[in-house]
Amino acid sequence: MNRIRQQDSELWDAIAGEIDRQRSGLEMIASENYASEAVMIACGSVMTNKYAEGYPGKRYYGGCEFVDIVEELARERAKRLFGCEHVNVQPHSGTQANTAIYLAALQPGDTVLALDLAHGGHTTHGMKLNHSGRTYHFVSYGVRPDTHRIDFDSVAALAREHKPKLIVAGASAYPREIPHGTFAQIAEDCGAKLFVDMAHYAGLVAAGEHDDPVPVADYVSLTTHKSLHGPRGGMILCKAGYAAEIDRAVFPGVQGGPLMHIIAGKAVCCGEALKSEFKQYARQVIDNAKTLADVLANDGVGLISGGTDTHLVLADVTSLGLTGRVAEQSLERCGITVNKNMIPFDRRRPLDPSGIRLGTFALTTRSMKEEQMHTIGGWISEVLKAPDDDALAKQIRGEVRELCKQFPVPGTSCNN
Ligand code: DSN
Repeated sequence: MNRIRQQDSELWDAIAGEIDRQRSGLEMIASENYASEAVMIACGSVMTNKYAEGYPGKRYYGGCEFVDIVEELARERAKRLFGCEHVNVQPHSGTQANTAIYLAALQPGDTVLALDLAHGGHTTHGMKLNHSGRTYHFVSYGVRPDTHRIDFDSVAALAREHKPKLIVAGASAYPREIPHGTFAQIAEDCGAKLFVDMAHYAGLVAAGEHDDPVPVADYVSLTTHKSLHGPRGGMILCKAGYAAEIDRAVFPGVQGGPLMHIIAGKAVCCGEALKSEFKQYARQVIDNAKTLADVLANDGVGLISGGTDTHLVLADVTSLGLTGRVAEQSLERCGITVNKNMIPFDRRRPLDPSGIRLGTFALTTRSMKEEQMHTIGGWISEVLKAPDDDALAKQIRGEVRELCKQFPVPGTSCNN
């Protein structure tokens, strides 16, 4: 019997509830995914017991011979996966990775150009309450009002005007492929370095399904729990010439001891992503998102940029007379989990914005394909058109449960 259940039933009840929620519902938060059983086991392993401040071969603690092997495996696999010169696998999260890159590349008060949060950026791209926005001088670029694509004329003009030291590309709510070469040219023209935050689409890049920032960017960050269906955590990729400053910025710059159990999980997920099946997975993620977008658009749901090139769909639910909060809640009671999200030029506020963000990483990990996207897209538009219809919500909740039974969630059996 499970030790947690025996020893701590209060905690176990919450874990069991979460297992049931994940198994019986449709996870469509664009930044979430399911880690494999091997990743879960690595993350629950004895590696959690070890302090290992420093890097392989240069630690501040004894007894590091096996954690050194783990970290070298994670590094070597990540380097092969992304074809990069140097990787730091220690960042505890995407935010930690980004903070370390800023520490390595900037001085307080330096100017940085990054995507506006409401246009798809991230809190670490200069939001006023975030460490980034409080420490550096961020100037925001945005998307065009007609196409919702990045306005490169404006990016170039802002770069000429503000002469940033760093340009940030990458996004957390932008449905279209990002042409990193265009950013690299603008950065070169104004003498800036280029940092690409590919937290959302790293796995698509690894699989060759998204434009690759590694050849053109000075620094690249990613998270391992989204497209790579690995453990919750971050990584930094960079050219060899930046290796020492990036490593110093991660430790001792912004972190102490690395989470060796999570680094073990990162080694596992990079190993999984190097297999040929991962390419098919990434292709299916995009095919599923495109199908979902088509179904929603055909049903009259307004989509930012009219569709998607990636795993992510951003819908403007005010087109149906709803707000993002109401849409999120209406879908949640049917077992469909999404998040409310700001949309470009939003007139509403972050806690009740105009949009919802949907993604296909988790459903695709469950082996769902276009057929299921047709069904699910149909359910979503039905619910959004009748958010107060209790009978409809009950009926769709039942149908969601039935569908979920056919598509097991990987990894959850090791928690039983
Ligand atoms: N919170 C993540 C997301 O949902 O996109 C990014 O850090």
